[in-house]
Amino acid sequence: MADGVRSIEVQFNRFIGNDRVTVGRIIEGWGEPTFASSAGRHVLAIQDTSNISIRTTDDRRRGLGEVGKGHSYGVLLHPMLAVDAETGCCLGLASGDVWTRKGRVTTPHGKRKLSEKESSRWIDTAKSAKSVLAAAKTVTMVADREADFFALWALVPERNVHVLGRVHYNRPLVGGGHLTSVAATWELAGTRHVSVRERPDRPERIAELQIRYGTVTIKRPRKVREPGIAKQVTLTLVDVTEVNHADGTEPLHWSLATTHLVDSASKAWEIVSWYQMRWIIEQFFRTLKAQGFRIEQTQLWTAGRIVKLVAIAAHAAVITMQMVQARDGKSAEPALIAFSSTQISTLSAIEKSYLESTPTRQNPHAHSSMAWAAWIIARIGGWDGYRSSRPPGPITYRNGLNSFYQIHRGLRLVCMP
Ligand SMILES: [Mn+2]
Repeated sequence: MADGVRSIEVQFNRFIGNDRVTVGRIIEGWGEPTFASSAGRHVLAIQDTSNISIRTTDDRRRGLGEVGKGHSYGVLLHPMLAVDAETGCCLGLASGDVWTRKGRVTTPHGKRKLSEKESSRWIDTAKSAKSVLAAAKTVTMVADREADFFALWALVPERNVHVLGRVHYNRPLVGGGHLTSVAATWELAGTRHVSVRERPDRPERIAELQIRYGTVTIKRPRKVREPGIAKQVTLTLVDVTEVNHADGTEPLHWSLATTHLVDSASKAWEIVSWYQMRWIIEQFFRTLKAQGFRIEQTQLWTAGRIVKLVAIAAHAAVITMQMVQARDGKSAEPALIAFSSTQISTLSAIEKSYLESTPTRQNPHAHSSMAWAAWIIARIGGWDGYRSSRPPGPITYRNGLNSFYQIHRGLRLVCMP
C-alpha cells in the first residue's frame, strides 16, 4: 500500500495536472454532499486557518510563499466545516480556500480595502457557504477571535444565519463603555464546573466558570468603509470567567459575541457549548497533517499542484473523520453524508465479497448507515472485522478510502461529478 499522501498523489496525478481542474472547482466539490447532509439541521459552520508547511530549499522554493512567521514555506488552508450543533456529527466541508502567498504584502493594513486583505477570507467563506447550507434549519457561523471583524458582524447574519465568535477588539459601545469591561457590571447568571480540553500549553482540567450575558451595540469603526454597511450592530455578549483556579494556572476568560438571542442562563451555556465545538476543526487539521495523510511531505513539484492536492486531501480527511465518529454505531447517520448513492452500491458489492470469504465476521450495522460504510472501508483498509479487535483508526480508514476510490472506478475522484 502506497503511503499517506503519496497514494493520493499517484491516484489523482492526472487530475491534479489538468489545468482545467482548478482549486476553485475542487472546493466547490467540497460542498456537494454537504448541501444534503445539512438539510433540516442546526449547523455550526466552523471556519479556521491552518498553515501547511512544505519542505523546500533556498534554490527550490517550488513557487511556494511563506507561511506562519517566515522561514517556512507552504500553503494556507482555510476550510469551513459543517457540524451538527446537537450531536457534533461532522457533516462535511461547506466552503473555504487554499492558497499560497505571493511575496510580502507591503501596503499598511488599514489602507487596504477589505477585499484586498487576506482577512477577507473569513467573510468570503461565510458568504459562499450560505448557498451550500441553504437547506439547513439554522446556520451558526463559528470562528475564533481572528475573525472579529465589524464587517463580518454587519454583513453575514440573516434571518436564520447567525454568527458566534470570540471577541478580539475592545470595541466602544453605543451609549458609552467598552465591550471587555461592560460584562463585569452585569449580574451573575450562573456557575458551572466544566471540563476544559487539553491543549499544548495546558492540561485538561475541571474549571469553575461564572457566566454573565447581556445585549451590546457596537459602533462601526471609522476605518470600515464598505458601501452600505450598518453604523452599528446589536449583539449578545456571553462572558465566561474562571474563578477559584489553581495557583500557577491562567484563569480562563471567554468573551463570546453572537447574533443569537439569549434570555436565560441555560441558553448562555448553550452558546458556550457551541463555541467549544470549535475543537472539531482542530481535530480535522490534526487528521489532515498527522494521522496518516502526511500532507506536509508531498513530492509534487509546483505550488499550483500542491494547492490542489491539499484541497483534495482536505475532503478525504473529512470523510475519514466521519468514519471515526460513526465507528461505534451509536450515531444514526446515513452513509449518504459522505458517499454518493453509486458509491453506496459499490460498498454493498464489496460487503458481499467479505460475507462470502469470511462469513463469521458480518457487518453489525444497519445497511446504508454511516457506521455500516465505515465498517466496510475499515475492512478494505486491512482491519480484521473481529468485534474483539481494536477499533480501526484514521490510518486504516484513510488506506481503505484510497483503495475504495480505486475500486470505484466510475467515481475515481472524491470531488469530481
Ligand atoms: Mn484560528
